[in-house]
Amino acid sequence: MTALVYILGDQLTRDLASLRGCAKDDTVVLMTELDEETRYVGHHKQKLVFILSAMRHFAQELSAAGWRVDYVKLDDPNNSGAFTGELARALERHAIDQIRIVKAGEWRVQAMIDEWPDRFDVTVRQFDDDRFICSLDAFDAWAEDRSSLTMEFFYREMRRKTGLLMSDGEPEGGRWNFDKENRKPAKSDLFMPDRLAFEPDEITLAVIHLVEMRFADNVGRLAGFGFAVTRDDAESVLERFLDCALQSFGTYQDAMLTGEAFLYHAVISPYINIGFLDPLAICRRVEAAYRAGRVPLNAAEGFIRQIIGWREFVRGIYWREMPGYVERNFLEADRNLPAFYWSGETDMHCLAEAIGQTLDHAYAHHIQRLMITGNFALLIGADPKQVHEWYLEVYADAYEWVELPNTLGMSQFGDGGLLGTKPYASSGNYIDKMSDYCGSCRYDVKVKAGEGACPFNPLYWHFLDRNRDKLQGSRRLAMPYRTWDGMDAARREEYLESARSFLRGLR
Ligand code: DLZ
Repeated sequence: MTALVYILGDQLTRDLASLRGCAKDDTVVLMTELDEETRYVGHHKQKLVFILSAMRHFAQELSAAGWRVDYVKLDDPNNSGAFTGELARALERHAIDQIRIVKAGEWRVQAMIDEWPDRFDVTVRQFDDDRFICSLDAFDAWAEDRSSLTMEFFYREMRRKTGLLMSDGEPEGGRWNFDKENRKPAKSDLFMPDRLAFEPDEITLAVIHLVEMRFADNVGRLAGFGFAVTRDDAESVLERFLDCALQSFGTYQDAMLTGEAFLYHAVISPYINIGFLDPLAICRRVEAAYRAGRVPLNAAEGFIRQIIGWREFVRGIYWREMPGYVERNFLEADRNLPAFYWSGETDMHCLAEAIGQTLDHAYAHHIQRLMITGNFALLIGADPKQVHEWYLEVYADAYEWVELPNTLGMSQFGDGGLLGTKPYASSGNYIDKMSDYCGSCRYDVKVKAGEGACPFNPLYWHFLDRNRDKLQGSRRLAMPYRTWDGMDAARREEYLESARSFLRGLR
């Protein structure tokens, strides 16, 4: 019996469930570069190069291991440009008895796969994506009958289930959470680890050329492309992180510094999400580093929480809430995202930094995404679907299953509090505390309204005031609303007029 194993672009894992148990001499592996996938949003040029080059390298790795790989390139003149079209063509090239595929990460693609049994005269076997630690069924069982879904409780379950950082059934160190220790601003440090960057090889150079030709108008800059495009190189990035950066990762995970795109971050999310690195295995290595005394508990716990807690949690939410989730807009926000999100050209230094490095590296760390670009979009009332599409475009690690809940839910409060208990809105104070950005900004963070004021300051109050009906019931916002109500009317009007005037000038 000959099987066709269709491997999607974010399933680059040798131990994929659909490959397991297949005989190499009786299996065709199909991989396809598609217009459908490369164009459903205007992906950052580096994201395209990363994914296509990683796919080509992975296909080469499978071939070298003895698999028969049928690989369709983007510029193949017969390429239909679609998963279903390419499957139909492959079935004409090969005599196949069974199609095997791991379920897609994105709802959009899974909806196509679900049509295949009716469309093709060949058995279609779909496999759960067991690279995730919590199956979707297990997530649903956990979520069932809960009135609210709280990441913290899910995370504790996952700690118990995996045994990570547990001792005798209790959390290591007697606490589940070390967030308080993990909110320190950073100073420039000569010994900050450099990012491990890789020179493009022949395969990557060919993909760079392809992207330059076909996607010349897409967002982002290709110069300095340095992503790992093989599993081995991704492994080296992980090792560098474990050896040089993890020890300070926790303490400085929320910090932001001008000119420092990576600080102590691992920058391995693109490699986990594409399938090169296994999330649970990474967490076990982080735990081992802690148990060997090489890194402090707050660093190990902060890292593990992101992977077995947040990452698994948002995936569960995504699959429970789709397809309607993408349309949610609790705050009825409808402003267009300003043009500078695609150019970085703004005199707000924090935004110029976060967006500038995004254009350079298809990367920004989570606090830059949440508290700079996300916070600003929230405060100005940007349409959450547009914000979602921007994040999906610009970040190399962005697939809808992980990006949508983080953006539309957590950052833009589009789901009305399903994912987070309050909107992540802040004035300039937070940015000033956690970064050195404000020191070199043309606006003054200490000026609260009017000429020269940091726009985040009046926008914050404008946001709270205009969304009062929807937000004032939140216990976590009681304090700011009390402060607002305690101001005299003239002061409040000064804030509101300052925000209105700024919003009128936004393009
Ligand atoms: C993101 C992406 C891109 C840009 N290109 C391709 C492609 O050409 N072929 C492919 O198989 N996958 C690609 N991907 C990843 C898919 O979008 C991803 O596998 C699906 O969204 C399912 O999660």
